[in-house]
Amino acid sequence: MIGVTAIPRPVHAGFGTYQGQTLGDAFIRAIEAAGGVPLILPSTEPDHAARQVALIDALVLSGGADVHPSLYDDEVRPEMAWLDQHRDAWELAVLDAARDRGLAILGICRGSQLLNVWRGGTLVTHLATEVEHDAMAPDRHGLAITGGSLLADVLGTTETAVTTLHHQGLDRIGAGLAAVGRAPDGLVEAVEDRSSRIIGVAWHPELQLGEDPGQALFDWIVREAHADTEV
Ligand SMILES: [Mn+2]
Repeated sequence: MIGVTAIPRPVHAGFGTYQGQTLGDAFIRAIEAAGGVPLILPSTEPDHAARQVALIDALVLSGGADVHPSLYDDEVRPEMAWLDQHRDAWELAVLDAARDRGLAILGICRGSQLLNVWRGGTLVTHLATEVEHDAMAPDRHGLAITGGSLLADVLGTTETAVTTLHHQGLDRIGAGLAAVGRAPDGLVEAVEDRSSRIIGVAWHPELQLGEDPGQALFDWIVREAHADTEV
């Protein structure tokens, strides 16, 4: 059972717009294809996180809003159109609960950024002005992966190309995390903690399931979940 955090956002329906908790169907298909059972976890009260996490065997953090800069001692910029402090607080509690249970964790885009902040790291708040990086390119940029890393083992390569749809970037890397993937401009786009079975990626594997850095990550998280339940 793979828990995936939902993305709170406005949903445009025939009768108007309402606030929903959403998840792209690609996450569901990727987990199913890997042999796992997907379970969408709604953003709710942080006090509920431990009971939600008690239901799952591994955790995937999805993308979405920027991580609030107050969590890493920076300030809100005018370019930050999408912040969600309720989700921040809940998802940090989910991470604490997953750590307490020793679950494997895959953080995607915002999820990789939240993982880094959770471990005491910092973010580049607005890539376009602070670091020159083709963050919202329509296609891909290259990624160099550290040989011998967990990520290199999972993807079976040290060189690939990844989707780039992110507004924030990883800056100072948090405690216990290793930077294991870099864009050609040097921006860190993957972190891991091998001993804790944690991988965070800045790209969107759910949008490139037919390629190297896509389905293999979902296959990994489901394998780790099975490893825990087949005792
Ligand atoms: Mn990028």
